[in-house]
Parts: sequence; structure tokens; C-alpha cells
Amino acid sequence: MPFQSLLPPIDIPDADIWEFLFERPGRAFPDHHIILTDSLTKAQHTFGEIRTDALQFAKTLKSRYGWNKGDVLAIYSPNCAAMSVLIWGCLAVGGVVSTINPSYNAEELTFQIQDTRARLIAVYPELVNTVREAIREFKLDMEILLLDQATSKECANIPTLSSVLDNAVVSKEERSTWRKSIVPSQDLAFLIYSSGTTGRPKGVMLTHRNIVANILQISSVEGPNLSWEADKVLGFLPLYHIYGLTCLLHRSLYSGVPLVIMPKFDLEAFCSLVMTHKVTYAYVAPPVLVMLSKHPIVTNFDLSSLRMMNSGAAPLTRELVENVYTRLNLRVKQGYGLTETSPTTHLQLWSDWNNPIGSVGQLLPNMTAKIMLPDGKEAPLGEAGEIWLRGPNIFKGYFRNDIATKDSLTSDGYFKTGDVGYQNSMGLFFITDRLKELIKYNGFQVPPAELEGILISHPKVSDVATLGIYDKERATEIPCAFGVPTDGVVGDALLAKEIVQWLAKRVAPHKRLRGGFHWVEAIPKSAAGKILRKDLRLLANEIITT
Ligand code: 4UU
Repeated sequence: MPFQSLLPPIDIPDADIWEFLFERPGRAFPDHHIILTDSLTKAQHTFGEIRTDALQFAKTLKSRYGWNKGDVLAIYSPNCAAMSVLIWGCLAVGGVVSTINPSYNAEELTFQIQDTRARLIAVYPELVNTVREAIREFKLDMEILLLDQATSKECANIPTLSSVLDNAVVSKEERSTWRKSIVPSQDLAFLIYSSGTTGRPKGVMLTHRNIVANILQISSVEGPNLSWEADKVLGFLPLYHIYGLTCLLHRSLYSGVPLVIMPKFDLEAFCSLVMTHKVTYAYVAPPVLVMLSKHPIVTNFDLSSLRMMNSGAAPLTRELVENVYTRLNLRVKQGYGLTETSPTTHLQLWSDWNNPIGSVGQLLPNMTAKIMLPDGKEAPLGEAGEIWLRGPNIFKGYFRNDIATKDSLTSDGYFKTGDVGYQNSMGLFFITDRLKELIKYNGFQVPPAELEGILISHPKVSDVATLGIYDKERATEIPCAFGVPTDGVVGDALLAKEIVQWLAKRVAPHKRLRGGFHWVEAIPKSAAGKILRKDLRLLANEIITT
């Protein structure tokens, strides 16, 4: 029998994201309420300003770019307030947003642009040269918009967001005309890239309904604990990733709980912002908790305003939660989710953060889970198996990839997460293992197939496989590679080092082989040529410990 959520079901309106966030009757907070503070520029933005700017950008998309429903806007930027204007302006005209990791190089960027067929890319000024390189080297064809004022001559002749904003007033009729044809349960709002259970990154098709549903599902647990008047959230998680996009940006605008955004994580800045803004809640990933539990500078700050933190994106140990609590008297609860589930599917209740530590919490409202055994039968309560999930937040499929979609979604709507876990008799879930090949470094996806594809093109490597090795000290997996030298090549330590550096020039920093490249005689493979990752792990344990 599938497990139903134990939380009361919620109503999910048949609204598109714009309507749900900006045209909602009965919103508790006023237009002049400050929603977003940019920690870098110190600029503060009210709900009303964000709405006005987003509408002006929406108008620009129509008048200047002739935007049609379904057209894709790519955003390539570290966290900044302007991202909100771009995202919601694009959604207001039925467009689709695809966010790109700002640490991607020209090749990684090109892959996503070509796959989404984005017409326009909004770029942070410092990243404009990478976009130019992509255009030059890979013949990308799209228009560019700068997120900020031009900062160097590299940026001359590229329009800036502020210069293209269309000041014309947008009437209610015009707004509804733009969105008239959006079908929230069918039409895409976001294309966010994830490698899923196998292969290269794929566009995860998230509909308007997926996101609206997830905002409400999260709110059913977080809502009663947070008030728009008294609370403040700190956001360093990247907004290009689904954890930041939904939990930080969308949830804040919906609930009115102000969000202070940071361009990237920095421990000292984190502590100092908590103190100056009296931050009460933060979304984190386990490596941040390692720093909070150990780093000497932390005790220079008064972090006592923080009432709770939510950790997710990677496994969290009991020890780490206890260390943070003992050292700083700060509480950490867990959440779990995936890009394909918009993302949040499980949350611990605030009151149950330590009851018990280690659980990812309970299934959110309107969701059903099955725990599947390798023989295709459902596991009984308490027994671990692959977690399959169904609910209004489950994605529509992988963009232009029917095979991957069919492999991951069942005909009755269950999504096969590739994670292993169980539910206990209290309805609490525990994640115990990962079936899929994905490596997660500091919570960020490192798709093994992508690294293997690049490494195999090295002339001195005849076969290769990559794996994440868990580093307890840093609370993260570390990407490692295992390779067989080409005939006649001596696989020694020097060459291994060279290969690590060679790869580093070709991938974003989080994908580097921090765990090294190790020579082996053969990569364990099935008769069909598939890498046997379990056997590879055994081999890796032998090599790395000896
Ligand atoms: C063990 O990382 C995410 C989404 C994270 C998230 C975290 C807390 C969302 C809501 C929330 O409250 O998405 P992806 O697609 O980058 O990675 C998904 C994978 C999962 O399949 C799982 O392997 O990240 C891993 N993961 C976790 N693993 C996510 N959360 C956890 C967790 N424990 N709490």
C-alpha cells in the first residue's frame, strides 16, 4: 500500500505563478513591505517595486523582443535582486525561465542554451566574456541583456536591463491578455537542469502548477512558524538551483517573510548578515553546518536571532546537528527534495527537529510515496527501498527527452527518485542510500556521465569511471575518477595529476576531481558495458584507503 501524507490535504488553486503571487486577494502584507534586500548592493526592494519592475520587463519582452508564450529566457548570474524581476516578468507573459549556474564555462553554458533554445540571455556583467566566448566558439545565436549597468568596455553596445525597461503602465486587462492562454497544469514555467538518475544534465520541465503547489506544500509546514512582520530569511543558496528558487525566492514573496540575498556563501558574511539583519531562519546545506560547528570566527558573532535552519540537498549526520546545537545553541531541521519535485517533498516539523535527528521529516500534503524493493514489490513499513513519489509538485518530464521521461515517471504518475530510504511507524522518512549515479559536491550536482564523457576524450585514458567518495570532515562527497591507461601509456601519479588539472580547465569548479584520478587495471562493467558502480565503490575503497 502506498504511504499517504499524514498532513491535512491542501487546496491548490488553478492559477499561474504570476496570478498566484501578485494578484492574490487577501494578501496579508502591504505593497510597501520590503521583501528583498541585496546584501551586496544593500538595495532594498518592496513587494510593490518588484511587481512594477517585473511588469515593465514583461512589457519589454513583448514590445522589444516580440515574446511569445513558451519562449525561453536564460539567466546566467549569481544571486542578485534583478533576477526576481527577470523571472517574474518572463512568467507574466507566458515565457519559460531557464537558470544557468554562473560558474559554468562557455561549453557548459552552450549546452544548456542550445538544449533550451533560449532566445535571450540575461547576463551578469562579469560573465559577459564567457557568453561572448560561447557565441564565438560555438556559434550560439541569441540576444544578450546585461543585468546591471555596463561596468567595462567589454559590455559596450549590450543593452542593460534598466535601459530597456518599458515604462508604459500595464493595465489589468493587458496583464490578463498576456496570461490568458496559460494552462497552469500543462504550461512550463521553468527548465532547470538536473542529471536525474543517469546521464548528462536534462531540462526538468516544471509547470506553473508544480511551483504553486510546492509553495503551498512548504507553507503548510513553515507558514505557522514564520511571520512576515517578525522574521527574516538569509539566502545564500543559489537561485539558479531549485532549492533557492522555490524555497527562498518564491516562498518569500508568497509569505512576505523578507529575504536577504547573498551572491555566494562566505562564512564571515553569513555570520555578520545574521547579526546585522537579525535573521531568524536560514536554508543551508551540510558543509555550511560543518563550518558553523568548527570555525573559530563563528564565536565572534551573535547568532542568537536564528531560530531555526533547514538543511537539505545532501545527507546530514546526527553528529553535525548535535555539534551545531552544542556549540551555538542553534537548531537544525531537515528537508528533502529534488529538482524534479519542485523541490520539497519532505520536511521535518519545527517542533520535531530533534525527534529524531536524522530524519528528513514527513511527506508534504497531497503526496503519496511508495518504497520499492528490487523485485518490483512495495516494501513494508520500516524497510528500505527506492523512494517513488507522486503529487502535484512532480515535474512534467525531461525536455525533449522521452526516453529519460519514460524511465523516471510511471504511467500512474510516480517519480522514481533514485534515492533509497524508508518510512518509520511515525510517518517519518529516512534517506539511507542513493541508487543513481549522481555525485553531489557541497549539495551541487556533478553528473558522472558528463565527467566521464570529457575524461575519455583524453588521449592517454582508454576507459574511465567517476564516483563520489564521502568525506566526513567536510560533510560532502568528493568527485574522484578511476581510469585505465591507453596501451603503451604508463599510468603514474604525475600523469594522474596532469589529468586532474586538464579536467579542471574544462568544467565548472564544483565538478573538479578533488578526490583525485586513480589508475586501475579495468573498470568493473556488466556484460552490457554498464559501469558497475557498486563494484567500483569497493575498488575505490581499496585504492583510497591503501
Ligand atoms: C540526503 O538538492 C536538491 C534539492 C534539495 C532540497 C533540500 C531541502 C530541497 C528542499 C529542501 O527542503 O535537488 P537536486 O535535484 O540538486 O538533488 C536531489 C538529490 C536527491 O535525489 C538526494 O540524493 O539530492 C539529494 N538530497 C538529499 N540527500 C536532497 N536532500 C537530501 C537530504 N538528505 N536531506
